[in-house]
Amino acid sequence: MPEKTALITGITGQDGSYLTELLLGKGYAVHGIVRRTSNLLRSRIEHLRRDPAIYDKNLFLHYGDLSDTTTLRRIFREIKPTEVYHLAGQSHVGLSFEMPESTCDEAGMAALRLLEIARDQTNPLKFYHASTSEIFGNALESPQTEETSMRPTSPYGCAKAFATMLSRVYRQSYGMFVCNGILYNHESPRRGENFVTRKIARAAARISQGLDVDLVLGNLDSKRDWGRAQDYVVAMWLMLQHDKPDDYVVATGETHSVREFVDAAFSFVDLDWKKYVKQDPAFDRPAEPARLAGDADKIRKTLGWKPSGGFEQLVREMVQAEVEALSKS
Ligand code: NAP
Ligand code: F7E
Repeated sequence: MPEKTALITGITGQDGSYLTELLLGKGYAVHGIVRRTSNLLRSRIEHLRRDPAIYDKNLFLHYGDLSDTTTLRRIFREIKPTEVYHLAGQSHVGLSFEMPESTCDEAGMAALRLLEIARDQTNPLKFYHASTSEIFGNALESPQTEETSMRPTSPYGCAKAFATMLSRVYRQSYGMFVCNGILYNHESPRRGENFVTRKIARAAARISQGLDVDLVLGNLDSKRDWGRAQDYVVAMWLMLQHDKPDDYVVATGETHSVREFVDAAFSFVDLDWKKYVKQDPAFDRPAEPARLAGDADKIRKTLGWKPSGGFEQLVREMVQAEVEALSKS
């Protein structure tokens, strides 16, 4: 039996899928919580679920929902996790303005439920909370550090700020091993299709093959600190291997605009983006964070983490993956 047992909420998401691969590679038993869905295909972890050497040997899936406390508690009791990675929840900032109540329940209250369950466990466990740069919102300083004050600008950011503060309170009040990973945007070919980077990469590939004629976006001037998701799950794991729990900013420190992402993606398929990209204010948000750029000095010095590759490489990887997927289909 593996010595380390991880429980991942949000295992079917972008980060959950990469983290699962990382932990399986390190010899963990990995348990994931999945929701009941009308379509059983869980595309990001399907390759693992179909592998008889992995599924039901080192990888186990449990039905559950963040709102269903009794089931979550039962899963903890049955598997006795040594590490919990809490990644699940509605993660789209724009949509959090349209469905604030469920977003706040999933991004905020669910962390409280899980921390309470973790507090009741008799076996020692380490807890990772997926915090975000969105807690800084209209930050008063740039770049932001672990000490920057929280000034969120969306329901999502507010809920994550609540859960981040709560995680600190549980660490300080009960001596629990709880870490906040304050992660800036991280992307990959597995990114959800309605996040801007994947939307752009997909459109560039499809337009280059004559499958689409245009790409409709919102604010092209928005800037983000974009890294690679594969690197960021390593940061999550490193936090739980350290001898003391803490909070860490995880970022590249470099910012680029949506326009720059578009330009790089379309250049990769030899297209002039200006001929294809349209703007529709329907994609604008009621408020946008200003100047989000992370200072990852602490995690670099304390845990030896650093991002691999740069902006150009990320864009290339994402567009390349879309082109390859089209050629296979
Ligand atoms: P994602 O791709 O949107 O995945 C979200 C996961 O949560 C999916 O597995 C989803 O399941 C699950 N989920 C949603 N609501 C649930 C519920 N009520 N009960 C159980 N599971 C539920 O997100 P991600 O990009 O991997 O991000 C992981 C976490 O990090 C999220 O909490 C996100 O807010 C946070 N974060 C992300 C970034 C980023 O740039 N990616 C940056 C900072 C923080 P289904 O597959 O069934 O939908
Ligand atoms: O938007 C602009 C949009 O939705 C990035 C989540 O993982 O990272 C992510 O949140 C920017 C914004 O990511 C479109 O207005 C323009 O300024 O890809 P996004 P996000 O909002 O930064 C943080 C750190 C998280 O924690 C979240 O979970 O791009 N933008 N046009 C657009 N955005 C979208 N989605 N679609 C557009 O058409």
